[in-house]
Amino acid sequence: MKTISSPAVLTVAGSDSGGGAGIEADLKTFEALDVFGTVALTCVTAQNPDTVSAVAPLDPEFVAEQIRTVCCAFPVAAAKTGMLYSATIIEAVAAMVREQRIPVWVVDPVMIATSGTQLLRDDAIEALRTHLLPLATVVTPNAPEAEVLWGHPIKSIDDLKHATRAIGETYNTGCVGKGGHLLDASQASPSVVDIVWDGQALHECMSPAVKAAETHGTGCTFSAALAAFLARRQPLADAARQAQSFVAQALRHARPVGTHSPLRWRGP
Ligand code: PXL
Repeated sequence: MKTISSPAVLTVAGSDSGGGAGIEADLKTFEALDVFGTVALTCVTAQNPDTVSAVAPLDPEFVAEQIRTVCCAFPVAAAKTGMLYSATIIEAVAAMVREQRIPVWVVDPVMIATSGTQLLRDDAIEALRTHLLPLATVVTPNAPEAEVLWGHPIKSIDDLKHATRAIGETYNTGCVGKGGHLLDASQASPSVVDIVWDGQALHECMSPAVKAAETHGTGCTFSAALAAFLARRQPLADAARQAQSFVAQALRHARPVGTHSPLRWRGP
């Protein structure tokens, strides 16, 4: 009897030595969702949940070589990008998107860490717009990132809907505008609202907000989960709904580790 192959997925992202975000979060997510995770590392960071104390970018050609080598052995069904840091790394990754026939690219436009450190250099934002976003299957900005990509302030879910559609139409991609930053904590039972543009229509994904001590790693976990569900050929709005509930579950299951309370990645 022939056994069915599991999907392989790829993360092109930085390492978080604190274990909560970056490729560490991505691989934990892939494992929890039962897809085979592979990595092309872009940067090493010296980091914990409070601070990023140093960033060491890798040679862009070395980033490209990791993608090539992984794709030689595995039929990668979906890839995600996270911390790309520099214009030259973005250009090298864009060249690989063109060269390798990976059917799904989730671009998480990571700009700033939860602790406040810049993870994308200023001069790299233009490279992201010019070289990578037009090649993406779906881009997953949070509200502050969507403000940068859209060019207008986002204060409400209505603003987020406009931004999500505008970003999707500008780059001819799907777009998931994540509304976690727009939570109205004054409400009795606040909800997280994410907005999905699938190229044709807007969809709303709502889930009850989880009271969490720490949110470090939620963005990486969301885009990794989205890539995993898209690798399983789910339609974008369904994949986004499942990724949203996967993140909520990881927040709900967080438990103390010393004085911190990192996500806990569990299967559905
Ligand atoms: O959450 C964004 C992110 C992505 N990649 C790395 C990070 C972080 C946040 O800290 O450290 C490596």
